[in-house]
Amino acid sequence: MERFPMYIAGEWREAASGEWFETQNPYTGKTWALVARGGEKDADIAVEAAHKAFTTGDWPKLNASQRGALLRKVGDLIAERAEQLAEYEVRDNGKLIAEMAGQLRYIPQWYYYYGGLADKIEGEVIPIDKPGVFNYTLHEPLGVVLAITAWNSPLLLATWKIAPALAAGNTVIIKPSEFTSTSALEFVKLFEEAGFPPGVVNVATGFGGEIGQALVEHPLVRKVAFTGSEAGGVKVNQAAAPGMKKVSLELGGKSPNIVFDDANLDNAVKGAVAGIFAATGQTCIAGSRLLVQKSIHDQFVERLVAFAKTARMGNPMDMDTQVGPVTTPPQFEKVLSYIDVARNEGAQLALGGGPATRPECGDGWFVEPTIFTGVNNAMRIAQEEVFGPVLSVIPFEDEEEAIRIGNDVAYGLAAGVWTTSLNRAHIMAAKLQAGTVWVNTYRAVSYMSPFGGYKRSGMGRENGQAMIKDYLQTKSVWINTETEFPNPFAMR
Ligand code: TXE
Repeated sequence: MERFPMYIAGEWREAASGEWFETQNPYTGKTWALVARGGEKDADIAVEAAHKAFTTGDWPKLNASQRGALLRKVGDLIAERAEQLAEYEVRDNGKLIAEMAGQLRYIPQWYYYYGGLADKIEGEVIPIDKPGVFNYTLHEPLGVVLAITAWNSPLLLATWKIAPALAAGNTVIIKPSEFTSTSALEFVKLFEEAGFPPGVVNVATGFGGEIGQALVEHPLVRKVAFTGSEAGGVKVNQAAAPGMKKVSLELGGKSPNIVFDDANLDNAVKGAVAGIFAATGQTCIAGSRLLVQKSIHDQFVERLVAFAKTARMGNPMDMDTQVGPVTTPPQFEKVLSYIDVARNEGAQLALGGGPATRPECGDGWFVEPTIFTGVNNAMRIAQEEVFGPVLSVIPFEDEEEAIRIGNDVAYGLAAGVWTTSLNRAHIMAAKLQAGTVWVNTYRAVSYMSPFGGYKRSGMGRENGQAMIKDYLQTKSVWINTETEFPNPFAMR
């Protein structure tokens, strides 16, 4: 069986304890590799290595343009190896090769974009109000940045954190999800090949409550960029607080995807499917609440069910598979338990409703694309994140009610609106409490556009130019231009 040790300070290391844990293929349900199970001691070693690389050696000697060039080089290497990296992702997380290969081919853009920004981090000269002083700012890196990622898109989520972190001059430790650690360990080889000095990019593997927690608590970690569950985010935030670390959190969602009767309904049907069945519903931005205007409700549901029924399930490595397995056994159980919750709450099953037993699904953890109608927004199935292919359809009367229901959840990550009215599009975009609003499209993200959550969907943003500031700290420098120092007892 293949073994994946950690990558720290440019070296491959087993865990200090010598322990390994199993990683499984969601399509076969079988263990295919062993990954080093890091603990507190390994966390110390990783942070010391990243801190050493931040303070000594070649990394702090590079100028910003040279850092940018390294980032662009790694972007080129990722583009060359996209297909191979995508295969690691699929083997570990069961998402479709068709999607993951596309995602890996797009990931280099983050390295090009932030590589380009690296030498455009400029301080300001402040026209200060006081006589006899010259004041300017410097935007300096923080030090060691910890990137903790979830299992649904391991390399994309890591990239959102490490590209700006490195562009800003920090060093990085990636702590991938214990369910999907292997792709990061392949990925990190490209940083070495691109010429990043040892210790600048490290991968520390193991469980969240073990090495994850120890890394967050380590005093030399200055920022934690986290994607995962709400519960995980709260723990990380609490553990980071005593050390006064910067924290950004990308958490869950219960996003409304809202269809008005004036929409292009063919597109809206596809948009509803993209929102919940693409990626097997395992995305934080899943449009898991489909709000449909009452005047078109029945015909829309009929068309949606007919379309969703045709979704091809099966081997995620086949290019024409459309719905793959659920990534982990606990997640599989969780999705099925929410189907029971919805049934018990009185929602009506319009499609699916259980594990998929189709022969093409083999022994994998597959759940049939599932649609519930007659959902009331107060039900648990409408309020809690399922993170699987389970859609709740909720009828609404008019704009006002759509806004009220759309916002009536603890989360606020994303929202979709389907309408041909320009006026309505702008009203909805303004009124929906979500970090992203899509009009007549769904699941679009880019390195250029800020991404993040309102309310309990998180803190901070990722992507876009401004985000590089999250990986920097500002210093204000005061230079006295007078020869004398005036009254020392008065504030200057
Ligand atoms: O999240 P966790 P998981 C949601 C989704 C899913 C649930 C669980 O609802 O069912 O989260 O997913 C690390 N200190 N999302 O298990 O447990 C952990 O090791 C330090 C939403 O992935 O939060 C992993 O690397 N680290 C999401 C990462 O945090 C800790 C995408 C996420 O683990 C830690 C995926 C601790 N105390 C799941 N506890 C999205 N928004 O995209 C955990 N970790």
